[in-house]
Amino acid sequence: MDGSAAPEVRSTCPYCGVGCGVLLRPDGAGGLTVRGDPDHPANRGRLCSKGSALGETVGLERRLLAPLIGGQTADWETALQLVADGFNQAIDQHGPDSVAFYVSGQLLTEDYYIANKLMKGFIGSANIDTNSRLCMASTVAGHRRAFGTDTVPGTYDDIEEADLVVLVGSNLAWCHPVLYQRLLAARKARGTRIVVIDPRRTASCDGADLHLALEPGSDVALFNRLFAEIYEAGAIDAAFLLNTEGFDDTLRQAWCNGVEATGLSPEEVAEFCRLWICTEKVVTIFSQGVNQSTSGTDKVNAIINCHLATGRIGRPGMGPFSVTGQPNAMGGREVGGLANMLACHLELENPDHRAAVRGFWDAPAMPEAAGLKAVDMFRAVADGRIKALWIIHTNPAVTLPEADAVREAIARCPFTVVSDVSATTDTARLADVVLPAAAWGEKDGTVTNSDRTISRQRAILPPPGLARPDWAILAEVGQRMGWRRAFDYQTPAEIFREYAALSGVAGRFGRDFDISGLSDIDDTAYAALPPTRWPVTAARSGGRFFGDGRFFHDDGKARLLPVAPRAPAARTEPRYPFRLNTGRVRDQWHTMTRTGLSPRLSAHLAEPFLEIHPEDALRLGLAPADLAELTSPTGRAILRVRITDAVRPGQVFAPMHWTAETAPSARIDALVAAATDPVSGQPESKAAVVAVAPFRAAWYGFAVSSRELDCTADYWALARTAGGYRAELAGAVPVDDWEAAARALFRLPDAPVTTLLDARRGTARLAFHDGDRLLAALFVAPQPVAVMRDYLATLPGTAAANVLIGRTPADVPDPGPVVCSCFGVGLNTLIEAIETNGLVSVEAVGESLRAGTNCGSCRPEIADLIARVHRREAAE
Ligand SMILES: Nc1nc2c(c(=O)[nH]1)N[C@H]1C(S)=C(S)[C@@H](COP(=O)(O)OP(=O)(O)OC[C@H]3O[C@@H](n4cnc5c(=O)[nH]c(N)nc54)[C@H](O)[C@@H]3O)O[C@H]1N2
Ligand SMILES: Nc1nc2c(c(=O)[nH]1)N[C@H]1C(S)=C(S)[C@@H](COP(=O)(O)OP(=O)(O)OC[C@H]3O[C@@H](n4cnc5c(=O)[nH]c(N)nc54)[C@H](O)[C@@H]3O)O[C@H]1N2
Ligand code: SF4
Ligand SMILES: [Mo]
Repeated sequence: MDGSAAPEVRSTCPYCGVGCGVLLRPDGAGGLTVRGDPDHPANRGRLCSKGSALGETVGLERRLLAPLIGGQTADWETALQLVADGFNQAIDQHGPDSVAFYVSGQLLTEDYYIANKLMKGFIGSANIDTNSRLCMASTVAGHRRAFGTDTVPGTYDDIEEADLVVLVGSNLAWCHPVLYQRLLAARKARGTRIVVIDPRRTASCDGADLHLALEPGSDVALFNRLFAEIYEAGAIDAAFLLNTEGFDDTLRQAWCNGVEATGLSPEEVAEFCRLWICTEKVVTIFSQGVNQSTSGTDKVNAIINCHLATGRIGRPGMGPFSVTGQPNAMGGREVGGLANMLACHLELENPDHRAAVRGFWDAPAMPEAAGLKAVDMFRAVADGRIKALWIIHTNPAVTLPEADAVREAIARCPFTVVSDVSATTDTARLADVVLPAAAWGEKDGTVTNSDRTISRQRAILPPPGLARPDWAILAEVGQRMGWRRAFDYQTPAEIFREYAALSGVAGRFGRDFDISGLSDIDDTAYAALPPTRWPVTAARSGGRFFGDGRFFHDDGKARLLPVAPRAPAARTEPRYPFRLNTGRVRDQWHTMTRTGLSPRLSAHLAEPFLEIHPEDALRLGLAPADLAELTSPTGRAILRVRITDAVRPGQVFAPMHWTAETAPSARIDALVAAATDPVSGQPESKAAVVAVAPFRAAWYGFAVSSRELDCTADYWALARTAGGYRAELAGAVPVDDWEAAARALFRLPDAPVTTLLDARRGTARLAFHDGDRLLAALFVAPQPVAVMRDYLATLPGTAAANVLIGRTPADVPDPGPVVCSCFGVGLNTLIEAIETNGLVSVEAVGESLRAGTNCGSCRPEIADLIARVHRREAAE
């Protein structure tokens, strides 16, 4: 097929909550070509590295193509009946609260709506919670306390219209890259100031005017001080305060606390307060450094307090701005995916709201109290209260705190169903029934991004094998459980219309989320629905909230909340002296089930790692590229050390992405204790305590292979490459026969081998060929292996001689690890160009190498590299 002849299809990127529009076209080889949609208001044509690489992740590798029952392929009829019977039996024997759904902010709104309707309206339990509990719950709770509803006041345009943007616990450069690019473009045009508040130096600090490396968890103390300073500077907006309650108590509380807990100098705090107070147009963006905390809800309110007191909310260029993580984190909040909410921002525990929704659904039963929140839900699974569990579009065996205990709980649950696109995820492996879901690119529906813009995802590829969309699977099960009429849907458009009509009911209760203007949208209009910001009613559409001083509490006023600073729940102590911070890297998405399939994205950071300060590394005897062993009260991990002063002494940082599929000793949530925020129930994913020690490896290995490896070493980490795989390995016990070990690793019992063994040095190098073509190679040494990894990774599948030298031929330079994934430009290539051509700007690097000129996600790293090279040159 000639791909270029097919028309482009408009859709939405399935990764972060920026919600970029994409234009897709089949490439004729099972993949897609992808470009940014110039007409989408979120990105206006831009994409980041992950969005640009979407085409590489839609193949059939690792796809589940048919239902599995007990690991055996089954047909839909059998699988769906088994699921319906399994849930009905548990409900009959143990009541509705003996079953639970654990769903995801990556579901489409239509999927989410059906899951919520089935559990809350028909099963009659509120035991449906979502991974948004790990993500947005503190913001939801903070918004509801302050505004009366979970409302994001502003829009993305505010970020461009602001004169000061404060990033609190947000690594926007890597996690919301297109918004960050919009911010940098605005700064160029109007000189926007940027302040980053983060215990760690991140890529987002590169363009910042001020970086406040506060003590983990101490944000409330900082914002309380800001609140007091606002008052003392006379910057209170007295007229706007008439629309609020709680000022006096809030001020009294703010006066009470000092800023010592922040660990910042008085000058730093003063500079921050001065900037904030003197700049009317200020947007405070916050994300997981705020939410994932046992004081997360209080942090949110401490920030909102400052905006309310100054009236800087809901006006152009001003406001608190929670950026959502997942593509439909916002949509999930709207449909009531959380165990304590009903659909359309209605409240489960409000009898009038409950009655209205019950009437609308014609539902047989409605729960009267909130259901189990994520962490408690899995505790209830562990102690046997939950008899049947359905996990949809999320991988909790990796991403919930105390992940080892969660894994055991799921394995022991009497009946577990998992809907996923892959059957090899850590969670799917534990299920009794695995249902093949249609993936992004194969299904239709809507998502809502961080600024309340509803966008369509549109199918462009046929679902492979027997895969079905999540909404259809849920509706089938609902019908088979006995509610034929209530779950008789043929299309997502039908579901959307019903949902929009329900929001009109919510609107009559004075709720913010009202899209009743879309309730009679016909199929054609739904198919063509352009990006649309809610609310959409007869009276208004889109726009900002709260500029008019009207809020959603019964009295119409906002609440200022007095909040007191609290330290993280886990305290460092001699046994666990380090504070473990966790988060994301630029080119991977969560548990890597999709981004991990892309060689381009896997080249940026191919291995899990631990950032540790040079002083700590020295004290512990850790050298660059050594492995460190981490222990916490709940688990252990082995990670490669990256020695850097980006983290402060006593603090370490590790990414969350690696799993039993990719690096089983690097499942970071095994180390994180399940302490939760008392208001939101959100776990403290960023402040565990750990001990760090060198991992005493007897040997280290690096392997490349054209086929998947069978890794069994104490430490291993696997990554995709263009021609196959690369792996890092290490073991505590010496190996006698490296040839036998390598044959097992590569599953090559018979292939001819070339070996280079040095018993005295303890090194071994082995290469397996099929004729001229390299199949696989292994490099072993008693210390971290020094070879040119990025070069070697290109060799499997090619006619490569002299592989065992482990480096490029004399006339070919080693590009080093990829920095720019769009053009595949490596670190060494960049350094060489910066040094020899004296390049001093990211633009100059772009002109010379193209690096950074496409999606721009690597621009902060290139800027950092330029600065480092020139600092080093200046010192020489
Ligand atoms: N590349 C990539 N992008 C993503 C995702 C991904 O997996 N990969 N996931 C998406 C999702 S679901 C989410 S929720 C977002 C998350 O987006 P972010 O919240 O920006 O990302 P994180 O890396 O989790 O954490 C942000 C920062 O919080 C800091 N932090 C830790 N403790 C504290 C503290 O006590 N106070 C403050 N002020 N800061 C602290 C960390 O050092 C970290 O740099 O990203 C979305 N975008
Ligand atoms: N330590 C630590 N832990 C964290 C965090 C942290 O910062 N630190 N962040 C937390 C946050 S903010 C989040 S959002 C979570 C994310 O954590 P998870 O949601 O658990 O991670 P994902 O990898 O996004 O899981 C999505 C799953 O859905 C599958 N899937 C993909 N497409 C489809 C589809 O169309 N249908 C179905 N049914 N399945 C599909 C994927 O294969 C994958 O298994 O992690 C949380 N955990
Ligand atoms: S910023 Fe990147 S990951 Fe996020 S929606 Fe846009 S293209 Fe996708
Ligand atoms: Mo998230």
